[in-house]
Amino acid sequence: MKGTLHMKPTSPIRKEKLKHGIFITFEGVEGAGKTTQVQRLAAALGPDVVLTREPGGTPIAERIRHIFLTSDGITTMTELLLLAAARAQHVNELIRPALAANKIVICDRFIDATVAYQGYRGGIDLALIHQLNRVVTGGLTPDLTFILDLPPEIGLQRKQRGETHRDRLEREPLDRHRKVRKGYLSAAKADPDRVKLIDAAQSADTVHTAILTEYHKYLSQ
Ligand code: Z5A
Repeated sequence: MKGTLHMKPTSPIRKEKLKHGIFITFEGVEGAGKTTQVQRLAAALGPDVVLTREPGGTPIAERIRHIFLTSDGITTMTELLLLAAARAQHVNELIRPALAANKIVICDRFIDATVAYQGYRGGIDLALIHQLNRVVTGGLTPDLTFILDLPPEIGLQRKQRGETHRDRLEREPLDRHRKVRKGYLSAAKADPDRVKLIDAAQSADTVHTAILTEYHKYLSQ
């Protein structure tokens, strides 16, 4: 796949896009294959890529991630505020400078995760989430988002196959995971230009090909 995409840098369209960097995010329920696909896309796109994740991506934001993932009894509002703090640090310290340096930033989860998890799953007002996101990102939104869509029970099975430890969110009832999926499906419907829904029940190779196809479509717009 590497070779295929390396044909692109000479394209005037791609050069134009790279003047501003490209911000790509991956989303989906647990075990949907985000980490797998983020790594495959990064390998295909080559040295211009900066790979990162949320919550996390910088030393301070990674410390917040640890609190977020390990604190049993945390309220959804506290989750939201921790995520917002981590995002403010991440956007300012890593994402914006990388985009200014014309990099392709690929981020494993971003603002759509907050809508899906803290909004649809957690019941926090969506308008508040959007407003907070605007404040902490300074209005930065991804150029392209891939939602890897999968029934949550399949994602959880995939994860549990290789793991003995289940984190706080993975242990939640299936109903909460279904709400997350519903949130992601709504995001895809609301913003089809930015958000591309990918059937993540397919093989990892097929999913990767679908992602590359959408990426090329984006470049040629
Ligand atoms: N969170 C939030 O609540 N609000 C927010 O705003 C943000 C985040 C930003 C981060 O956890 C948690 O933070 C997350 C939401 C919350 N909830 N949890 N838990 P994380 O980063 O540690 O975990 P994750 O984001 O859910 O990723 P994951 O669980 O590691 O799954 P994944 O990255 O989507 O999947 P994977 O690791 O690539 O694959 C899982 C397994 O499936 C693995 O064995 C693969 O080999 C296999 N796999 C991958 N693709 C396939 C296909 N196509 N077929 C079959 N098997 C596959």
